[in-house]
Amino acid sequence: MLKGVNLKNPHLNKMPSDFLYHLNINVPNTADTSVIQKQFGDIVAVCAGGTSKRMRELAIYLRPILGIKDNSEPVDLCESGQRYAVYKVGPVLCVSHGVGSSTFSVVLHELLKLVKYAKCQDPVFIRIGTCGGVGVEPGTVVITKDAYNGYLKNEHEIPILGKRVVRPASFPDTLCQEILKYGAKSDDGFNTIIANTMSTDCFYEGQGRTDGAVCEYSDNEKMAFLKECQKKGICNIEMEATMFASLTQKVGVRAADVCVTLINRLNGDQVSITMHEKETFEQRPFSIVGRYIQHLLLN
Ligand code: R2B
Ligand code: URA
Repeated sequence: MLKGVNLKNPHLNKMPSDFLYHLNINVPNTADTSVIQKQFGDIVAVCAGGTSKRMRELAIYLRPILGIKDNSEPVDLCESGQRYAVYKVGPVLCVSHGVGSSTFSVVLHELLKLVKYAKCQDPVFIRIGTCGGVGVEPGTVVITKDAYNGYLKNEHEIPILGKRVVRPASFPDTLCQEILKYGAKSDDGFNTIIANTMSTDCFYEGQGRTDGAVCEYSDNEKMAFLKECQKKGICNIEMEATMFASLTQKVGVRAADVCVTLINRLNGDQVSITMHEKETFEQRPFSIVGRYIQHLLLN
């Protein structure tokens, strides 16, 4: 049975109005959200990715998949907010989130409130991203099961009111399996796997790179760390999964992280693929998620 989104914040019930500041969306009357419902109430999937360019491309990519005949330029609904781009294509939102958990968490809080006010039924949130691979061929698509932080713990850690708050950070297994089953095809020409992901706040030292502005460990120490990752079933490294898993898990919203690897970190640190190769790789999660959304809409 479909269900609405129940957030875990009793204060929201006492707010007569709400302003989704970074989206620049006003909810003037939280007791009557009919205008928001009309605009966003049909949403079944919210796709998020790092850049506005990629999310615009995703919106265009999804049109034929969703049976939408439209050649016009996609409209960024939140351009006036000047932070995040939001495109709506049929019942799917394509939203940019920037680099890292801190920028993603800002828009994620606001998107979760948006789908609550819009009374969306059981929307699924999917991050479509890039990542570094650990022991897998570049171009492999990884669907995250358990998200590990930079301490190699399967949890998300965040300071709240001056205290260390630790929350679980896993994605629902059934959704991972469904995305693999309905999204991946044996003749895709690349592998799609379900695996664990390490998510860090730092692209360089946090991911064990030796090519940042600062590095105080040896190549051997770095390789030992990457091997430690592999022992935990970690096949990719990115910068949002623990926050994304923990926040969506907390509010009971189904979510998935589907990322393509740009590099095998066991072979080096520099992301040196050409922009053309990167764009080709970035299409891969589009096709996996596109097919999954097609399945979602048929059922
Ligand atoms: C992957 O790629 C970005 C850093 O280059 C970051 O958003 C991530 O998770
Ligand atoms: N994104 C990351 O966070 N790490 C990589 O190595 C590549 C992309």
